[in-house]
Amino acid sequence: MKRRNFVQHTLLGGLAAALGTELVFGTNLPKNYIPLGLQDPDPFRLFQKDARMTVLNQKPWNIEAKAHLLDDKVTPNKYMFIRNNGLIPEKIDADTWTLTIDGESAKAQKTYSLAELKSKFKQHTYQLTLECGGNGRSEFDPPAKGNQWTVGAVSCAKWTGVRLRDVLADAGIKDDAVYIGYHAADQHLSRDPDKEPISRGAPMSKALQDETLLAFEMNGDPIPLAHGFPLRLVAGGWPASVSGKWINRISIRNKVHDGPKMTGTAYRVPCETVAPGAKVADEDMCIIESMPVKSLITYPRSGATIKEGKKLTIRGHAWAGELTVAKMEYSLDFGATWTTCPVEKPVNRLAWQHFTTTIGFPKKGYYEVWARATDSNGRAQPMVLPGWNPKGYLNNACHRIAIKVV
Ligand SMILES: Nc1nc2c(c(=O)[nH]1)N[C@H]1C(S)=C(S)[C@@H](COP(=O)(O)O)O[C@H]1N2
Ligand SMILES: [Mo]
Repeated sequence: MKRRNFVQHTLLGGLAAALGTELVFGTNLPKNYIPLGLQDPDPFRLFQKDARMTVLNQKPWNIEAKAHLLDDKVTPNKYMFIRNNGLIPEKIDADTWTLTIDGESAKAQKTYSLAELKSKFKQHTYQLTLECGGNGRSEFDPPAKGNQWTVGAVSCAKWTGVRLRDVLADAGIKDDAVYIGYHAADQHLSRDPDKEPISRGAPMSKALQDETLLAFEMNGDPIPLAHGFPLRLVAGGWPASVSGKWINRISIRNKVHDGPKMTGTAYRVPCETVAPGAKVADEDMCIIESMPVKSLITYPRSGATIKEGKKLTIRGHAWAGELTVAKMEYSLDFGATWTTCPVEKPVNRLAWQHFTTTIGFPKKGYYEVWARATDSNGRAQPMVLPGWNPKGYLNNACHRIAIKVV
């Protein structure tokens, strides 16, 4: 029998998509050979991102949107930020992909194929806000190490999958369960197979919510490779690091999950406010849970000009972690006075909300429009940087755009 390199159809399809054309003779590709056309990869083509997205890091890939690119109510792939801690898995075969449920507090270890997950459990679709805990990091002073996200590490796509709750119940949850932890197929940057780049999770109360999904579709299509194909955990309203991509195992734990990036300064902040630059003892650090209230003006883009006497329409989104946004306001005078503007209800729990209003300007000149959301507990966004923390998380300061009236 003639020996041939066995290259999976999904892989060839992926390469063809990345190359933007058919890979003729692709079945002859030597094992582990990366076509020249992909060796200096154009991330925009590779991940089908808009060319106006900002690449913050190539190894691993970290790419963010600009505020005005996030104008859609449902974020399309081309404007969705990518945040990777390690290397995207190279050979993914959805047909043989499995998810294993295990852990000290699982009644039984159980393994499901994707087809089983899809057929055995009821499917649900929710629009879910995913914001990186480090979104806004670039503004911290003293600076915090890590990707210097500005405002674009947030998305709100439509996710379809099965409820994590239903799958965990099928495996059986012991009474002492406190946390779930995910394990995924991405590689550590060192390529050491014994190291995981990230393995985070959530308390059982979050794991068991209706909207916490094991998702296989994003915006009605299979999840794009960079966003977790073929299976991802989606836990809206919490730091997006909880939403594990490329997951193949979920452990039900009898203690707080202790995988990489669950401890130390990773996704943890001082439980009480500290002075900028302070050293904080490990026991005084708390894991970030629900994200704070925040908003983004997505139209017009900062720097827009408008003719004197004309009114300006602004619009954008606001979100508040596990809460809802109760009030939206804008200021034209650097926060001295605020005007309330209408904000829509979310399409479902944990989806961002939209605001729009029309603004008149008193005379020619330079202005800034500042937007401020208040959550259903009455907490408003701070006008400037909130509490300093070692890794620069949770910057929910008011978003601002510059406007010139000419
Ligand atoms: N397996 C895995 N899951 C992951 C990550 C990762 O590096 N590996 N990054 C996390 C972080 S920190 C964020 S902010 C989100 C980003 O999701 P996105 O790239 O789909 O926007 O994925 C999370 N899930
Ligand atoms: Mo993140």
